This record gives sequence, C-alpha cells and structure tokens, in this order.
Amino acid sequence: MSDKVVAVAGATGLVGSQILRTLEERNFPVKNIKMLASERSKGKTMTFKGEEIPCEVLGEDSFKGVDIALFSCGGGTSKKFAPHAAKDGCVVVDNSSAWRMDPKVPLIVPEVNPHDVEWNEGIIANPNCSTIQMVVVLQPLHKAAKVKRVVVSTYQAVSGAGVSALEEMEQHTRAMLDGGEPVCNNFPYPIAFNCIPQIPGSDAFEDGNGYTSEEMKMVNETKKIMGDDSVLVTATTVRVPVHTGHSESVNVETEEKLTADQAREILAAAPGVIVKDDPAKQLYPMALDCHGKGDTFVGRIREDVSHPSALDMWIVSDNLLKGAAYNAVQIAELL
Ligand code: L14
Repeated sequence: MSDKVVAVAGATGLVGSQILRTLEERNFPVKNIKMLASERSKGKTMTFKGEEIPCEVLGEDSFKGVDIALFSCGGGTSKKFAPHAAKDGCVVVDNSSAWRMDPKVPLIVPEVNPHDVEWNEGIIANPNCSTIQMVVVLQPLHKAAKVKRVVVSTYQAVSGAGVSALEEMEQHTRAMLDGGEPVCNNFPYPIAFNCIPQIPGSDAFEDGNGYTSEEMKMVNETKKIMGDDSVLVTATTVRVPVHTGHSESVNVETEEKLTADQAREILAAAPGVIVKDDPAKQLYPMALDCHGKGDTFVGRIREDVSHPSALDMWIVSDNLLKGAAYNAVQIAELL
C-alpha cells in the first residue's frame, strides 16, 4: 500500500482525537495529514506523530489531493461536505448517521462485511457504536446457527455524546453530592446516579413508533451490515453514568440450538472478539476494563432457560474506539 494523503474532519473532537491516536498506533501509511475543523477551532493545533499540525477550517475545497477523509463532525456537516470530497476523488469514511441507510453507501464493520467496500462511490459509513459491537459477536453465531431474533438492552457511556456531556456528568455528580443544582443541557434529566432510557437528546423519539432513533439504528443497521433482512432486532437503549465503554445485555435466538460451550468456542475464534467468561472467578467484561482497547469483549454467555434455542450474553466495547475511531481506521485500511 502506498502512503496516503489523509484528512481528519472534526479532528479536535473526542472521536477525532481517537482517530489520530489510532492512525498512529496502527501505523497507518500516512504521507501527509490535514486537520479539518470548524471555525471555532481556528488557530488550534493537533499533534500527529510528535508533529504539531494547525487546524484548517473545513470547506468545499478542503479535499483536493486528499485520498482518504475520516469524518467525525456531525450529520449536518457530513451531509454538506462528504459529496464535495467524493467528487474530488477522495473516499470518505463517515462516522455520523447521515449516510448509513443510503442504498448507495456501504455500511461496514470489517470483521463482518469487508467485501462491501468494493461498491463504494466515494462515501462509506461507519455504523452506530452500539450496533458495531453487537454485530461483531452476532455474525459468527449467525454463520454457525442462523440468528432469528435479538433482544438487546444497552448501557451506554456518556462519552458517546461528546466532551460537553462528560463535563455535564461531572457537574451533576458534584452538585448531587454537595447539595447543589444539576444543570441539564445535554440530558433531559440528571445523569449522575441515574439511568435515562433515551438516547440521543431532544430528537430521540423522531420515528413516532415509541422507539428512540438510537434503537431504530440498531434494528436497521444490523440487517444492512449482516446483509440479511431476516435478522430481527428489538432494542432498548439507555444512558448510564459511565465515562467510556458501552455495555449490552443481548438475548440471541438461533434457528439451530447452540450450547453455551459451543458459543464460547465459536466466539473465541472470531476476529475482533475476546471471550472473557468465567463466572466461578467472577470474570466478565466491564466498561472500565475495555477502555482504550479495539476489541469487543463478551461474557456471561448462558443458555436462556425460557427458550429451547436462545443464548444470553453481555457485550462490552470502547464506544470511542471499536464504536467509532478504530472501526473507521480499519475501514480506511481496507481501502
Ligand atoms: O449514531 O452515545 O453515531 O450519544 C453517536 C453518539 C449515536 C448516539 C451515532 C451517543 C450516535 C451516540
């Protein structure tokens, strides 16, 4: 692979900075890197391999001569600028939800559907964080025993909502310990010492069917990534006062029965998956342990006592890495 001219759009954000770290750690063949950000970040610099690089303001002409652009700058910005980048011959890997369900745009998790990179027309979508870590585990089970239906509840970390949400969790925590007033901007209710069954904020219930948009992303994106509309998903997505690392309780019904041992064996051999499952030793994955790791961790694997061919499990991954930056860099590697 020859060295690439890379642009990171949204370089100063939480995911943007993780993209830079991941490109460094995985030694991505970078010839030259451009830091693109909004007007607000003008004058800021970002470090790449020890070099201070000034941010440029993202514009229609930012992508001339760029081979690969990693976007993490929100759906609106992506809708506006990704087509300009594609027109200039650049391939965009986009983290927002703007393009994911567009039939002309591949939606990729490299462990599941790397081949879909071939039909890209200049824009590739990075799936939703909660969906990515779930399908990495579902796909090998689907191959072995055909997944019919999935019931998932998520326990999602605050860092998914960005820096200001993390600051808000800190303010709420201090206020509630010290007898002050939690001030809600990112969240409809205090997030400290609480669980909020709504992700994201004010536009969560936009579909009008009682599901949040995050839940419908899990329903729809799973089918597209796995390339199988017969995989049925229902989801409840919950924000919990965790800094980083999404956890998921997942019930998987399969056409053929899998024992817990068979599932552990299949998942131990699956790419990107680490089985951490020894109840006798109180070993199971947790958000705190997955921090900074690109893999998806699975444990608490057991046969559902209420069903003849279903499994329960607990899936955890770093939402900023496999859920965002790491998956995006893996897609760039496929290119
Ligand atoms: O679909 O935790 O990429 O607020 C990323 C942020 C989903 C919600 C996406 C969060 C969003 C997520």
